[in-house]
Amino acid sequence: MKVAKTLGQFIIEKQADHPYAKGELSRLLRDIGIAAKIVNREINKAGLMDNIGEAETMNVQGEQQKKMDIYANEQFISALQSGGECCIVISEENNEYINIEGEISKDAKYIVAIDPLDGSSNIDVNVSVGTIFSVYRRKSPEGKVTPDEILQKGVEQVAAGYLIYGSSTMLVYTTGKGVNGFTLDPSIGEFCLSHPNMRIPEDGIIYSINEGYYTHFPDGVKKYIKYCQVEDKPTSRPYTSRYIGSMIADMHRNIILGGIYIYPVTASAPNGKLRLVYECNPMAFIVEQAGGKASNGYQRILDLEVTELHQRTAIFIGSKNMVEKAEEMMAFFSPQQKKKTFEGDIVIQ
Ligand code: AHM
Ligand code: MG
Repeated sequence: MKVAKTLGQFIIEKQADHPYAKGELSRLLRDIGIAAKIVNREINKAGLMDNIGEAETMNVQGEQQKKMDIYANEQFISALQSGGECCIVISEENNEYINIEGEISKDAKYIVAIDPLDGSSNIDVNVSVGTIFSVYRRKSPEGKVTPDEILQKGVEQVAAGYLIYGSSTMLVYTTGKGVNGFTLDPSIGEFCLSHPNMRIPEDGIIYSINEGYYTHFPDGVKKYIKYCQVEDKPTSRPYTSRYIGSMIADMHRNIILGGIYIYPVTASAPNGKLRLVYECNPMAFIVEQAGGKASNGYQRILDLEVTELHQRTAIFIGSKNMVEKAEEMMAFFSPQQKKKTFEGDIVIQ
């Protein structure tokens, strides 16, 4: 019988690929894995314990926090703090960045951005939720952390990953050398390599967007949706529409099957809803590493300037050819600056 490789074994093996690595990043990933197991255990008991529903607090963006948002946030911060490899945590749930430097982490090189529980409004109804994380290296070896170290562009990430607490629990991550997925085997309490070298198909047949906001979408997005719905055998259209409303679940499916996830600007979210630092940059890094693309409709997500911690952006992410087609529609029907020539080969009906 083939014995599965655990996350711990895989991390150690991969560390040997980088002869100068001292193991700090490996330990940091291990710490995230440990916190994830604790959060997973609690999520599995949703409904049994008093852990579902709203907390009495709001987050910095004025959104009602769920009890599990707070619990997950505490678990990840505490694991990173006791692990000693991270000096700053930037969390979607906290107003400001958190300095966790202490005796154990006084020379810590890494900054971690985290969305502890993405899609948490789904937890009360037993729909998959996720955790998203992103790792940056400090630019200066020591001293006080400066704003430009905290507001790094997505392209500067050294690692990113997500957890999906679904029908099984998975951890998927990249350190810039491809993407690997691990499934939690509850009988041994270990993440085991189940999806080595994940690749997103260049073409897909799934589009994921909250069409309830259709009338508020930019014309480029409306035209792209119509493009997806048009009958065209050679390109396997009409595509299938799938929207769970839990970004990690939608994107995980699209990475495996091929597809595009779009959260554009809308009337109620004029800069987009999703956060650049906690959601879009890490997912863009992962999807690019799997062979896909991520854009704000005009520009690569990973190249966007980060000016504030809780900055939002529109996102078009997934299979390369689908994202490029959507970008083409945006450039032609919702030009950002100057109008570009539409080079599409399709007729919008
Ligand atoms: P959250 O970070 O507050 O949970 O919000 C992010 C979530 C995504 O997981 C999901 O895709 C999106 O919000 C759904 O938003 P909407 O209900 O507007 O479609
Ligand atoms: Mg989120």
